[in-house]
Amino acid sequence: MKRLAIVALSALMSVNAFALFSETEPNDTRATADNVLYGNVAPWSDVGVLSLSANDSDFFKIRLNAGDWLTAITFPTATNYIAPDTVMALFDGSSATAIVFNDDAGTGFGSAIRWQADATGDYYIAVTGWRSGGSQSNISYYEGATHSESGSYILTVSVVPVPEPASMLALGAGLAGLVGLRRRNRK
Ligand SMILES: [Ca+2]
Ligand SMILES: [Ca+2]
Repeated sequence: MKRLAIVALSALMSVNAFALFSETEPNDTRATADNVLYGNVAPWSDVGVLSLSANDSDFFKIRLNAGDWLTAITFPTATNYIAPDTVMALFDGSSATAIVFNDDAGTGFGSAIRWQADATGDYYIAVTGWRSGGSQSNISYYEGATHSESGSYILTVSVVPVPEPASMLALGAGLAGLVGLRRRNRK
């Protein structure tokens, strides 16, 4: 059982990140996106304490493999999660139209997106401040943004791969072995 615990622990430790990331200005377009999350190998999860100022946007470049599940959530830190009021979208490298976008998720003014990649490639998470008018699904809402939101927000990003058949088989064999071991120990 001790060996099993070590195997389980090392499996957990192999999750790539759980590190803090930050932003380097300017990161307000796809071309100037921060690469801080780019080298991560799925599964990974990171959190950053970031900030918006008036007209500011924050772009982060990530790499997704087909089938990966991306989850990204912003938490505004001021006034019971309503300031700054964020809007978040996911873009590929060239389209002006967001793959997914969100303004308010839940009761606060934070945003959340979840998406399963249908193709391997580079993607961009864009966060900006809310303004009235404009299309939240268009790149122009984020690049060259005009808004008056400012303050700190927390961004958590995680990417989980779809398990490969081989690793599912290995997991199944391991579980079957564990059941066998417990049966033997009981006798
Ligand atoms: Ca920025
Ligand atoms: Ca919002």
